[in-house]
Amino acid sequence: MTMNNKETVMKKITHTLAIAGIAAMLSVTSAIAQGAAISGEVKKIDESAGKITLKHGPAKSLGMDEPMTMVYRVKDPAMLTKVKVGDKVQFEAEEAASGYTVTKLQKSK
Ligand SMILES: [Cu+2]
Repeated sequence: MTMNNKETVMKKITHTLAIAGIAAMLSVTSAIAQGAAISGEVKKIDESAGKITLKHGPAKSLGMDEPMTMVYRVKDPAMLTKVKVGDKVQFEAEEAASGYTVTKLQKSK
């Protein structure tokens, strides 16, 4: 198997997992209220895994009382193409069965 084939397979698997994750998330969290926007900074982006590392302040809506740096999944991998490491961002996240998931992400102005 060539490198390209492996990458294609990985992308397909990631895509399938993302869809499964979104479906699970919708059923699990549909009754849970959305949190308010949280200010943070992008520390790392892993597009192939659909993950982003964000440094952020206290986020009461997520039960995080202390500032921290942590890895989030993203609801849509395309969100990761709109920000880069070092960007200040505003985001919203929710706790899903698969982990904390960013549902909205935008650059701070
Ligand atoms: Cu956190």
